[in-house]
Amino acid sequence: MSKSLGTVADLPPDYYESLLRHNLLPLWPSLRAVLPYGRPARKTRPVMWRYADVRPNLLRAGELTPIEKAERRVLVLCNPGFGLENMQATPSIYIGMQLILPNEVAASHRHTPSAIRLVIEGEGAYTIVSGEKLPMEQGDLILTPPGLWHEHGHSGHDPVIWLDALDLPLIYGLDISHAQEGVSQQITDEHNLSAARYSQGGIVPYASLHSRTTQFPLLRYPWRSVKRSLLELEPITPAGEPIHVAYINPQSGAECLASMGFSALMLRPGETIKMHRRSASAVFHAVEGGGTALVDGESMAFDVADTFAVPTYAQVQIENQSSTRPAFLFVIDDAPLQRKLGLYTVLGDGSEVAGATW
Ligand code: 1HN
Repeated sequence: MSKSLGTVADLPPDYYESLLRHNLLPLWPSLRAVLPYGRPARKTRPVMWRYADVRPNLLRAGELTPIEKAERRVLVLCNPGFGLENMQATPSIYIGMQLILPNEVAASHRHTPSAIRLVIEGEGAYTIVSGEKLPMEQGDLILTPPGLWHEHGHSGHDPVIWLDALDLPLIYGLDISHAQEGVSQQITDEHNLSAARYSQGGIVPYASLHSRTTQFPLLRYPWRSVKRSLLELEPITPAGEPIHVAYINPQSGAECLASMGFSALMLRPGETIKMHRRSASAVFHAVEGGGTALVDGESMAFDVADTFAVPTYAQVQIENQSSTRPAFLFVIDDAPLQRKLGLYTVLGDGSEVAGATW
């Protein structure tokens, strides 16, 4: 059985103080805290951010703060488990909701963190990434990979709101988070041509087999394509088994970005699904419909556009109580990062690295 380790109180005070003066600490009083037996200490709390709470506050930000004074007009979804000021939804994932008003521009910049947008409401906004103009329609996923210039604009009539996800906690934690200001981009692709190049799964431009011009061939994943794929899977997926699709890079077959993974879930009317318990932390966002999420025993009702955090290894059960409409959820996780570290595991499938005792 585990031995109890020595504490600071066991040490002569003058010894401990002299260690501190030299920027030294004994490991043993803190070892179990940073390296617990059996299961990790998790800061992430299962927390729900209701759109009904976010939206009015974001619209108020639109009145209070001009875009020039914000650069990006965003309210950050902070998980209290990390302290709000750390702006973390999970250990590696930052989530915000961003508002752009008609005729506003959010100026061009590029940075080391990876980012994505998931459009929540409003029509007429667009993002320009590396000169490609990407329309933003409800439910669309738009990538802004690290180092690519990006800016947002809005030529419609109503406020547009989207969800931002970044690997900011990771990149900031590595002391490599920084940005560069740019000038407004020349649009080199007015018509989102990458959508035409990769309009169907399994079919790619022939030339892409021998000459890859970019690491990120597809920057926008329209919601209607994702929904179509989920609806195709619906009749061939056994009841209770998650109808679940992953977003991938159509040239490499790998996840879209190195650190964050994206997927979409469909729940049939009345269906309850149980997710695998996995090492990845995640954020779920309701694109259509609502339901109840049971995360590590915490029951949280959600409606369309609500967002919730899921800790590592959490037990997750999601229920769609509606007897008539399906529910669709978008999921962001850090599985790609954990896979690269050789640490992505699913409890009970033999992939455990260090004998977890859940
Ligand atoms: C950023 O660049 C955007 O480009 C949004 O819209 C949110 C949060 C932190 C750091 C950079 C954007 C961001 C961000």
